[in-house]
Amino acid sequence: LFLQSTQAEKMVEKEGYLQKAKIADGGKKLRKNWSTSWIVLSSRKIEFYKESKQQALSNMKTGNKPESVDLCGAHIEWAKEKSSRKNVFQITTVSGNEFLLQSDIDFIILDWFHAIKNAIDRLPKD
Ligand code: I3P
Repeated sequence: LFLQSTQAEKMVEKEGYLQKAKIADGGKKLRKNWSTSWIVLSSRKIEFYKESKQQALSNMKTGNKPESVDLCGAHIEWAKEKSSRKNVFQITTVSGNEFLLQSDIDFIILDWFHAIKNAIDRLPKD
């Protein structure tokens, strides 16, 4: 049973490219800087890779770590007012990190929003 839940935690639920901007780190505001990120969602975390999936895979072998976001207790909400871009939502972590994610393609951003929201709702809040 333990083994099963460990494997479940590692299982990738969704991955793909989105535009990403980190706007706060530990509650401290950051200058907004949009860039393309390869995003990997598993049951309790999101990993952001700066590079293409291909590049990310080869970097993993050399021990290069992606930015990892703990979804336990995190919040997700649409954030129309935070950007001039369309289709932007925000993830806020317990540790006070804030990320905006965006895609011009409606169904892509909707799929991501619901996948991340479902993951958060399944997790304990603390
Ligand atoms: C920012 C950049 C961002 C923009 C942001 C600007 O300027 O143009 O793309 O966010 O707007 O401040 P800079 O590169 O000089 O930092 P959006 O694309 O999300 O609108 P903001 O300050 O209104 O967030």
